[in-house]
Formats: sequence, structure tokens, C-alpha cells
Amino acid sequence: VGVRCGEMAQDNDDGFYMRRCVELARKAIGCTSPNPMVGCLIVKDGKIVGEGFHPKAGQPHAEVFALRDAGDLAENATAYVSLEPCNHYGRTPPCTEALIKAKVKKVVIGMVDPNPIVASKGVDRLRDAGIDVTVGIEEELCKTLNEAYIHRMLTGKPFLTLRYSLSVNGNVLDQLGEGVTEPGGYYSQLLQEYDAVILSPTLFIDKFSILTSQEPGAKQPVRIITARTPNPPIKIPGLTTEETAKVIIFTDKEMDVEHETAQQGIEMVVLDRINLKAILEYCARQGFCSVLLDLRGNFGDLKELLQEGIEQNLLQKIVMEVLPLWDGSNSENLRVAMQSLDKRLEVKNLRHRISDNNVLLEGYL
Ligand code: AOF
Ligand code: ZN
Repeated sequence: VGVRCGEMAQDNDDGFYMRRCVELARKAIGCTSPNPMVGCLIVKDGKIVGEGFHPKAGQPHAEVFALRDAGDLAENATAYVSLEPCNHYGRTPPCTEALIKAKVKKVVIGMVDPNPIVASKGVDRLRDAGIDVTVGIEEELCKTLNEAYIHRMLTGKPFLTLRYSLSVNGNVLDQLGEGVTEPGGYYSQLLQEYDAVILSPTLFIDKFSILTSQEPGAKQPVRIITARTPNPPIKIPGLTTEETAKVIIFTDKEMDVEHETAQQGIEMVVLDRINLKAILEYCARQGFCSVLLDLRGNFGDLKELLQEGIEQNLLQKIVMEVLPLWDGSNSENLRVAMQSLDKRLEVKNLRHRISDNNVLLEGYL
């Protein structure tokens, strides 16, 4: 009301700039783990004079890039950051000190950093230095951006998402919707967001190329498969350079692996018993924040992993697509596995969208 076209209402400015920070942060999607994605803006007299995001663990934080971009204009400006600026020496020096040194007047923060070595100490340090600090702008958006990082910081465990496709008659399908594996398709985007993906070994061997995110410059997730003995030796197909990513095979006995190319790292982890908890613990030790359990192919061990996930409350999120198909064939096994559990779970914050010809549902457990 009363706002001319092209002009931003004063009350909405903080939200507007914070949404831009999140947009910047997302430029590094899939690349920052175990660090969070963070975006930062320097705003002076209603103009954006500096922008930055955290590109990768080990590299400078978002604030450093934005301050560099702003140069001397940072003095008396407002800094917007999607996550509380850090106040510790990690792989990089504290961002609070960089902001103080640059003489910013105000810092607007999306959310407090759940990392116990930061957790509000960044805010305290800035306030002690006489900087005006506001916390909690577009907080939900900032939290969703880093849901995996937050979960891992608070629990020490990776964030686990279950993905599957369903026919309109409620059958779990072996296939994906049309177009979803193409650039911009939800499946291609999903793969890029996760540090690791647990897959059916048959799918892995037969259709490796469709297990690859097609987003430009995407970092591919580590592929995890499980293989019990006695099994025929696992044959890893030849991979093109874009598909190259680490493969971890969880097994209950050392076994032979044949692979056509030796270019990618294949790691074998022998467990007493193949189970989801042990796989997730291993992933946590590798620094993975997020793991996708992808139900496709010959479900094999995935069935038991899923049952364990539901029974032991190891799942945080569900991503489900409904395909425009009535299909009574296949997946009987999995349907039984999914329906036989005597468990009732509420799915929270359900979101939906239509993507190509499919309905996508996302929610939290
Ligand atoms: C920020 N801005 O852009 C990011 C932050 O090892 P380091 O030095 O990269 O520190 C990692 C920790 O710093 C990470 O766990 C999180 O608490 C914080 N990340 N903080 O002020 C950023 N990426
Ligand atoms: Zn920092």
C-alpha cells in the first residue's frame, strides 16, 4: 500500500535483503559440506554495495567475500548474513572481527549458528563492539536452507531423507517421472543437494548415468551401495568424467570388486551386519551432513534399511513423487515392507509442487 512500482516498502527491506542472501548462499549448493551455505550482503543508503557467499569448506566465509566486494563502502553500512557470523578461528579467521574492522554500523542475521563453538557468541561479540544487531529475519527460510547442517550440528548424525515414486493407486514404483533427471528436474537437483545417496546395487550397475545430477557444475554425491555375501562380484561400470564420484560399498564380508576404470575411489567397508545405523555413523565420521535413501531398482537390502529407518526414527524427511500412472505391477516386496510396520508417524510441514507431469510432496518426520 502506498508503495510505487519498483520501490521497496521500508518494512520489507530486511526480508528482501535476507532472501537475496539465501539466493547467494544457494550458489554453492552441494559444495560446502560439512560447512553450511551462507550468503552475505553489504547495503548502504538502500543500495547493495557488496555480495558474497561461502563457496566451500576451507575457503573464506560469505562475509569476507562481501566485505572485499564492498571495499571502503562497508564503513557505516549494514551487513546482512543468513547465518550468525562466526567468532572463532576454524579453517578461517572470525568473521565478527572482519565486520568490526570494516566498521559496519549494523548486522542483520537470519539465524543463530547451532555450532556450539559459535552459538550466540558471534552476536555477543558484535554487540560488545557497539554494532547494532538484529537476529531472526526470514529465519524459517534460513533454517530450511541449512536443514542438514543444523541437524548434524545438533545430533551428530547426518540428515536422512527418503525418496520414492508412487503410482496413483499407491504402489511404490521402480521408475522416476518424465524429465525429472534432466537439468532443472527435481531429481537432478536433489542429487546435487546430498553428500551421499544410498542406492540399490542393481540400479547402480545397470543405469549409472541416471544417478548423476545434471545441474551445471554439480558436485556428485558419494554413491553408497550395500552388498551381502555370497553375491556375484560387483561390477562397477566405466564412468565418464562427469559421473566420477566416490563409491562406498558396505558389505558383511570382503569381496571382489571388478571395475572397468580405476579412475574413481571405491571404498569397501566391512560391517558385522549391514544396518542403517552403522552406515549413518560411518557417514557422520566422513563429515557428511546429508544422506538420501533412494528407493529404486531391485530393492534388495534397501527394504531392511528402510524398515530400520522407520522403526528406529532415523529418517528426517520424505520426498515423494506421484506419477500419472495406475500400476499394479512390481514393488510388491517394498509395498509390504512399507505397510507392515506398526508405526504411525506424523508428516510435518508438508509442501507440494507440480513438476512436469508429477506431483511432488515433501515433509518432515
Ligand atoms: C560464517 N560465515 O560463511 C560460514 C560460517 O572451518 P571454518 O573456519 O570454515 O569454520 C566452519 C564453521 O564456521 C562452521 O561449522 C560454521 O559454524 C561456521 N560457518 N560462518 O560466519 C560463513 N560458512
Ligand atoms: Zn565466519
